[in-house]
Amino acid sequence: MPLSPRQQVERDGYYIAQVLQGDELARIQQAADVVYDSIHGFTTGDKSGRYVQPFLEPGSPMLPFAYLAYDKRITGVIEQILGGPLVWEGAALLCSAPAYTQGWHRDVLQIPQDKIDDDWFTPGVFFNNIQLNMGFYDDASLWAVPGSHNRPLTPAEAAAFAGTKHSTADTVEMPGAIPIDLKAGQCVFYNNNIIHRGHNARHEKRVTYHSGYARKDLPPTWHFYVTRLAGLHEAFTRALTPEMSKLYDEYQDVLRQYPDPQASWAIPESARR
Ligand SMILES: O=C(O)CCC(=O)C(=O)O
Repeated sequence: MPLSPRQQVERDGYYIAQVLQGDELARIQQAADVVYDSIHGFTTGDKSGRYVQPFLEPGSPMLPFAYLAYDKRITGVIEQILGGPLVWEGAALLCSAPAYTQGWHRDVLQIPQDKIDDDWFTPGVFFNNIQLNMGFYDDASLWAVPGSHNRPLTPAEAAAFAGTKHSTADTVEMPGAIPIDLKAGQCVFYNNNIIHRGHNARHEKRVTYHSGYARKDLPPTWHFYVTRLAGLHEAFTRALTPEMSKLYDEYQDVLRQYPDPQASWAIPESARR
């Protein structure tokens, strides 16, 4: 029996599915070309270049991709993985310079190191977040260490991190890391406690849809607060489509219920299993 998406994420930290194909993919690629060609912010020599296009702001070239936020082919998989109704955490387009590279990290970079609790990375704690990358072109720029999302660092990984709980230097090699090799239109759904980094080793043209969700009936994690949805201008929120307006309102509801980002650094009782 093949593993379910949830079982795969529990075992490996990620799950891959084809979402876009045929005419729909071709249309999306045309819109992605427009975004890519409009970027003048990086050059072939730029190692760190990752251009994050703002999502849903007036006139944003990302508007052709807006429907992906509530597309059942995406949200249905995440509902299966997280096991309940979702709140959307926002989205961005990752458009990378050919030489884009990052250091290895878990996505805990905004949390002071002495507040990062290694218990978060254990199977006994339910992690209320799924992040996704969907390549509009072939994309092997996300690298990860399978299975590293819910265990402490191995001695070899700890040596690579050299004492930091944030990010290694860009040049560090990470034992066991592999590229997550996406064909155009494929989506990787992942637990971003996994040890990972962006690294465009093949120097490919990259425009990748990047988004995140949590269960709305459980306390959110710190990712919920790293979003552009908290600060949208009122004039703009009035112009949202009904579908986006619903997602936006649900986000605000959860934010009202859990206003303090720092409260998300404690493991809630509901997350212990
Ligand atoms: O470029 C990527 O796919 C990696 C993104 C990433 O690691 C991050 O945003 O934390």
